[in-house]
Amino acid sequence: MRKILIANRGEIALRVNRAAHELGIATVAIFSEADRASLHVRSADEAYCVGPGPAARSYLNIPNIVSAALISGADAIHPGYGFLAENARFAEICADHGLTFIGPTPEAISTMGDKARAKAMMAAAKVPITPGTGILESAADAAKAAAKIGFPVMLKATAGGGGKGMRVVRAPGEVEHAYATAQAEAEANFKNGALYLEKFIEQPRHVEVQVIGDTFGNVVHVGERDCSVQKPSHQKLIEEAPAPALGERVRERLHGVALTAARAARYTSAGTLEFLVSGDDVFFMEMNTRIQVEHPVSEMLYGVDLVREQIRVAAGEKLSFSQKDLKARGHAIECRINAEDPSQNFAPAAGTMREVVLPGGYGVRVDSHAYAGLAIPPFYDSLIAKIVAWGETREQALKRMECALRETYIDGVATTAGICLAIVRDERFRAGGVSIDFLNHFDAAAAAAHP
Ligand code: MV4
Repeated sequence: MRKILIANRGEIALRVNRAAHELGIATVAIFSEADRASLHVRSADEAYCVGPGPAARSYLNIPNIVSAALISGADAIHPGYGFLAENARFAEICADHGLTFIGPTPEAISTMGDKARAKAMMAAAKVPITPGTGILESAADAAKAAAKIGFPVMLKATAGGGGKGMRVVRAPGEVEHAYATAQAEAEANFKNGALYLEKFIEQPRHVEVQVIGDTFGNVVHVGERDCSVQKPSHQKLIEEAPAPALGERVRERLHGVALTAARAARYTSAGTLEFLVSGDDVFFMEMNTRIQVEHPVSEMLYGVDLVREQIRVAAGEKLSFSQKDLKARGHAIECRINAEDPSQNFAPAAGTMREVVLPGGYGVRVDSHAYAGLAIPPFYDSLIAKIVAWGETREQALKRMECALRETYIDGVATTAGICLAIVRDERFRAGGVSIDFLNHFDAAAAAAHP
């Protein structure tokens, strides 16, 4: 592999660029007209404009992206996260044009993209799943299944993930309306209205396991991450590893189950298995077939470079480590600094960053494309920096994060730095083991003001 086209923008484009350059591989950036001044354009060896600001016409424009790859002589494409990262058809088109897709196979992407199918595959592999159904035929079908499973239940879109087309149903009288609205939402968002149903798990934690596999059948886990601190939109705000308040036996079971799941899927790249954890019970939820935003948490904990490894296995090399080489050390936590206003329900804040001061020091990692004078286009997600703090203990990692957030200063747009600081200082958060509704009960408005 000599040249990689990076089909993404922002911090993850920089992240991939670094891994490629460290491996001695040349890079090609793509950018939209709204991203001409972006750092990822400057850091790559060459760059091509692939269309106007709206993502559908640039970062999702497959013909333009593949053309840029062919014209530049790239032999591989890294999709990052979001955009085309979990588009099986894109992975196929890359292969058809002799381009190595740096990610899993189209088959793995499409199986895991269909949540009901993924659940069925996991059930067959004896991975614990939430009690539930396959694809439902009708609202009446849903009502019958709900009565059997017992309320509360949750309707989910099989093409969904991340919360869209999802409804909690607490009583028989609510089934029909919930079914109709979830189906319409799924149809509108995914052009696929198919729903399934499962037992609703009350106040669980979101714990996910990082895995990576190669094309020789080797699969390892790189530990778990607790991502229970999420916004109402299901976007994660804070992630940490190891998951706090998880018994050693549950942790080991989770790791074992994740390996079983990844092997059942014959998985060949970096991926994440998401679980709901309730007491000592773990339930497989879905698999993300991409490198995730929060991957640096695991990199800090285990001392591995997951993007480098992704590139190596896509080039047909063996994983450079085995399970016994991987030892977690200490504790790592990530805060996402988004250009959005926590006091306005996390509404995106477009604008120009006038001043940008990012933290540093021992045990602090910052992945960011931000600089003073950079305008934040309204077209894309609002992540401007990921701050990751490592410590020998959770206590030390939290203290280091607190110091890092106090150093952080972004002027010109509202950010989540203030609320992240309030959370890492919060007594209940510091106690560890908060559930997924933690942020619903957190006074975002009061916490938003940056000290
Ligand atoms: C659930 C659940 C409770 N029980 N499934 C949210 C996004 C999607 N990936 C699945 N989600 C959930 N599925 C059952 N059977 C609760 C959620 C959920 C959630 C999960 C993880 C993190 C934050 C969440 C916030 C609300 C609901």
